[in-house]
Amino acid sequence: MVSHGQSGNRSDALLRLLRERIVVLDGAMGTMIQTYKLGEADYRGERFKDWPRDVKGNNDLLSLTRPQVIQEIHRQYLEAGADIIETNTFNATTISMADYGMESLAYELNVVGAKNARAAADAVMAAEPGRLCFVAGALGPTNKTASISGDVNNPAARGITYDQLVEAYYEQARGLLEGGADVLLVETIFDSLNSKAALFAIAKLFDKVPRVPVMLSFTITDLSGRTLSGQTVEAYWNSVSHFPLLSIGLNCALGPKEMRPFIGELSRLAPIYVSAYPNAGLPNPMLPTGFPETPETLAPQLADWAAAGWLNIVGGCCGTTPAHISALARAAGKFKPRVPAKIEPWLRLSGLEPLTIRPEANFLNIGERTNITGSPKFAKLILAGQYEEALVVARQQVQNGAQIIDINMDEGMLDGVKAMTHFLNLVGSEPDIARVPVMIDSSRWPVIEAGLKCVQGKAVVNSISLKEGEEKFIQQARLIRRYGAAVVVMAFDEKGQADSYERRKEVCARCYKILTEQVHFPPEDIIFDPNILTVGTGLEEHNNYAVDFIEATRWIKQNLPRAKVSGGISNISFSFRGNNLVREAMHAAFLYHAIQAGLDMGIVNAGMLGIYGEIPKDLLELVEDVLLNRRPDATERLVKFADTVKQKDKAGVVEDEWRKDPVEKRLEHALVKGIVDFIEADTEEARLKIGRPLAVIEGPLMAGMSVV
Ligand code: THG
Repeated sequence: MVSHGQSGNRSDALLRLLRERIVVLDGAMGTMIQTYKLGEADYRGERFKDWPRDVKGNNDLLSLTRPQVIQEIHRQYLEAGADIIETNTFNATTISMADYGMESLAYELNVVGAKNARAAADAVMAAEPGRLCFVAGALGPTNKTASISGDVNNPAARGITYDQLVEAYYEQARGLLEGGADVLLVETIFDSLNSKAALFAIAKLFDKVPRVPVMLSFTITDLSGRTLSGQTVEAYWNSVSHFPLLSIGLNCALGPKEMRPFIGELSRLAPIYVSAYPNAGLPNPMLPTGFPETPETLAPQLADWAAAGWLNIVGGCCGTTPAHISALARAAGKFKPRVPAKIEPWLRLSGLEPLTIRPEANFLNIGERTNITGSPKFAKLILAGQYEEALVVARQQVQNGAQIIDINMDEGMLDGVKAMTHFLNLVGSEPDIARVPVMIDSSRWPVIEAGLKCVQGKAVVNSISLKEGEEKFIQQARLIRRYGAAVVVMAFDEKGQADSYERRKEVCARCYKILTEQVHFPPEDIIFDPNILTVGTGLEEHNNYAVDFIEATRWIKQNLPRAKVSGGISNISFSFRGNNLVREAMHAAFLYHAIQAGLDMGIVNAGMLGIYGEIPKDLLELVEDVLLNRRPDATERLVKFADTVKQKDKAGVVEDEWRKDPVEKRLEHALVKGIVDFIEADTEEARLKIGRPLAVIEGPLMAGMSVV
């Protein structure tokens, strides 16, 4: 499909050049087109003379109607010293072409855009033997944003979806390669989610056609150093670092003075090449050229960045001309190219802000309350459609110290895909919540995938497992990587939930091997969950659950390099539901031991974590007897104690006798009597106890139904 059999050779040549020196990119296309003073008729040419809409200003159309103009501009930049010229395809997507009703031309504009640049590059190479000229197929940001609402009355509204972006970018990239582009350049990105969709589309295309190097350039639109969609430089880098890029850089919006600190930052962060092509200063309509920086003022500033060792690729954006590029090329030629940064293989997530998990990091809190089965309050709001109010739960988790929020919409009465999408879109509009990364929690793959399409940060998928076999596991892990997320892997396989030390080890080791060797998943992005199962249930086979989890954690940290360990902390105490004093003591004591064994993070009720040292000594002993399985009557003794504190707690409120029955009996009772108060808690408890939702339905629920 790619017409140029030489593309492999050319990308090798580009890599060689990048090792030798700072590579020069061209300047603005738009500024140059303006100098030709083209009118409506020029834009239309013969082919579009009867087009029903005005097309003046559709610069990409000129690739078809005025190819000589476009090729001449390319040639001028090459003569000025550019090594790479960008195709005139900034807006050549169905999305942006909709402004002119020209969606159907998108593919063709990319092919011809690449061919024009190819022709100019080939002509210069033929005329100057030994010279190398490269064509970068330009993919712009589109005129829509996937993570900002365009409707003041509806913060969840989006002008474009991830899937629509993937489709449009796929077509664009395919056209650019068909026309002979040597590399692809996704540029002027102001919304990370748009660029994640572009990279997803390109990865998908590379399943079909030979791979070419991919460059990415984003745009910082304010002086505080954030993208239009609110991410910091480092958060952005974390969001896109899953893709094997040739380079990352900044272009457009700010002039060189304002861009400077952010290029410095990127240069420190990125283990790949760094590019910079600023505007000729901030646009100013009062100036004759519309831009303040002349070739003489721009070049020394970028030379200063080159001298600092920050640059591998340099060029110009809006307002720059061949004279600017010529000055830049001369200035850049005096300096050595940047050596890509060496970075530690740490888990790096992001919301609007980065979250780096260093080996010495403290235990990380993941807020559990935005979970429809984990919080009756959240469930009530979501089921009533009160999503805005449900955001309060998310905000409280973050305010109370959650560094990630776990979001779960798995509930039979709900369309999970819709609920996840809507809630995440709302979260995306609240900077005080969206600053932290999201953990997308669902047992249903379509819900996870829907979630991944909504977040601009680097998220965590919660979870995948070998439950349905290796093939599915591998397929899902590959996709998660392509979406750019980290992953929680549950210790669950074809045989069921791992509930002993040995089984936990066996399943996690097998998953690690598959993920690192077959999927090439970075081990630091793998978070194992070796199943925190409920203790103190009265069933003897549950007595060693906490010990086994802790020991499995220790083993994982010692034997599966760079993998992390997490778990649902509140699960441990389900058998003491309703007794928060005992539950919190259990959580604090369990965490104390699990963290010592290496537990990195946990899903917790943020703000409700007790301190180990503050647990009353008598309670601590009873709790640790249960957790550490220190005596056969441990549960009995803790239950007895719990009853005394419960009595004090509720002062006179008598609990119904039936609540003391085992969970299966309680479900049956609730079904027969039509009591809905405890149904969620009890079915969840049953699920945890029995292991599979279906088994809960087939077991206790069906048993109850037969009584009814
Ligand atoms: N591992 C992974 N993901 C998980 C879990 C896990 N996700 C869900 C769950 N387990 C972790 N989240 C919760 C959330 C809430 C509670 C427990 C676990 C909880 N809620 C109270 C209850 O049900 O008693 C709510 C009571 C109230 O608010 O009144 O305990 O293990 N990977």
